[in-house]
Amino acid sequence: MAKNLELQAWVSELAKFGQPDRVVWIDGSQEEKERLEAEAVSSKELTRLNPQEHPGSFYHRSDPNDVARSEHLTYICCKRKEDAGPNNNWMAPEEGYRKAGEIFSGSMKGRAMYVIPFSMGVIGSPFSKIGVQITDSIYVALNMRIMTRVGTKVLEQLGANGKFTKCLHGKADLNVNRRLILHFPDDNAIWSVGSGYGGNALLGKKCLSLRIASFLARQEGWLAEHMLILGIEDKKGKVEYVTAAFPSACGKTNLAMLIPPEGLKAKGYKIWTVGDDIAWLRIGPDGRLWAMNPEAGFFGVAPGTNSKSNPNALATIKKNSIFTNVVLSDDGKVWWEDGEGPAPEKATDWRGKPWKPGLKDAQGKPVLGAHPNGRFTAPASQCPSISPHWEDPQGVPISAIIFGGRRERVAPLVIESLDWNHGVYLGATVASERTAAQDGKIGELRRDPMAMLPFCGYNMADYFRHWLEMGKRIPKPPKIFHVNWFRKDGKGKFLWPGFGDNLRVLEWILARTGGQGKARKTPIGYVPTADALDISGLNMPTETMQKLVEVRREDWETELEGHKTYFDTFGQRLSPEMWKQHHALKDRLKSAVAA
Ligand code: SAT
Ligand code: MN
Repeated sequence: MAKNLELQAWVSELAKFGQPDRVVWIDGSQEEKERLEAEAVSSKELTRLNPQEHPGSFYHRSDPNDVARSEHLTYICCKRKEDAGPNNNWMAPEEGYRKAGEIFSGSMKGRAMYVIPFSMGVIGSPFSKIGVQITDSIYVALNMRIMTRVGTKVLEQLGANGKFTKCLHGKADLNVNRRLILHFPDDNAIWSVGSGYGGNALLGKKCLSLRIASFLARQEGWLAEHMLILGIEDKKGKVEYVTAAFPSACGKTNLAMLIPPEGLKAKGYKIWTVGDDIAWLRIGPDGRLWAMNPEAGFFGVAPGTNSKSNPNALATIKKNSIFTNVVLSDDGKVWWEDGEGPAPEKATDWRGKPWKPGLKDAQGKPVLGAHPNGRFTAPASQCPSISPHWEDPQGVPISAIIFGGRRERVAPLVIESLDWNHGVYLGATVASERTAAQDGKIGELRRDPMAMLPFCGYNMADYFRHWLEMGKRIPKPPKIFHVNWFRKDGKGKFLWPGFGDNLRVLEWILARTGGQGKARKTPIGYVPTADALDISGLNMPTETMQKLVEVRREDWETELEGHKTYFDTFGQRLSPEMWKQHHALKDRLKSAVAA
């Protein structure tokens, strides 16, 4: 039980409200883990996997209508609509509490209510934040135990008077018409009802560590970002760190765990994973920007994960992991499309229906065994490439910030910004084709500034301002880049191999931060010359490289209009500096024609 009176009062109030059969305080012990697992197995919420193949691991299916974040049901509940901005759904706080309250009220009858004290960031770091999540999902409780640091140690750190984010989660009846994911930044509170899936339900992740944290970060002068953090060690043992922001399901986990490609082996690089999804960035005493990963686990997309795309992830999920919405074989193993080895002959799919390889539906279309957004939850400490510094309380110093989206055309492989403010512009105008991590039409292009569109807890115009302000305050700022691994040729084939070969781009990026690396100045920023990247062992025709670094003026003129249309949605609130950047780009494109 907690010494913290505010916490005690809040928990007993919620117990009256949700009316669970019992209240269970999560202490974080091994004994508790085994007890919860056994309970979840007997209630059929989890299936214990084959102990030889997947020691300590479990399988779960979420409700078929509850398989991705529900962005259209996600709201920021601040007093004034304009403070939430055009980037967020908004609801008045009273209305939010009332609507979600009606759904939550009495909804825990017949269930246990778990109270999970958790820390985002290592316990006791001055940069960490404490939250307490209430949930009636044992699956969520077990996931939170992997994704965050939980239990008694956190309560001790919280003490009698510590502040915490109040995170209320109730599955209710999992009815999509009675689902709401609400954020109350002024109250430091989150209310999520009607979903049991990932980002909707693991409230430490996107809800706290991005939406609420981004709000706090602006007040407190730091940055909460949707970024992986990785270290690149060279032959001499020097390690440099970069952060990279991509929309969900664009390969962040793969990049964070990258294995150097054959062709670069001789250079002796080693990659260190610090985080795969979220970075909290602060100005260090040395004037550099430092990043820490607030999470303790990986919640990665399973389909597509194999020993070629991400051997480190495969090793990470060998044991003590939870698999959601993938294929379950009759002999207790998991499988997914583009995974490892052949599909099992006897299995059930993510919906729980009998499934076998080659299965077709009534229209003759192949039936996927795993949902494209099927996930694994695994402890970060199990990752072979985990950085020895991943739990350093102050984080790691950052040399470069990388933004990226999924673009078939327009964006070259990599762009280096002209300076910090231009880098903010590059980040603010990121666009990406939609993936399976969010409900909606896959492939549709949407603006996703800094890959934060679904995660910024306030008006994005103010967020850009905050980024610009931070630039003034960081004495030794990292350089900002934009990458695109997804450019295609006329026939729809990817031009760049991606995965481990992305190190070739990181190598150029670090060369540039060190004042080296060949580049040409284009209207959109510095772009590598066609011979700038080390592509040894790739067998890539020069022509392909030329296409990858090509900057087509016509494309960028159309793109500029897209920027303007997007910026217009912010009205007067957008910083004049963003328009200045916009017009400067326009002018540079014009004079390029003249020249
Ligand atoms: O569902 S999550 O938000 O945790 C995963 C993602 O969208 O990146
Ligand atoms: Mn993410």
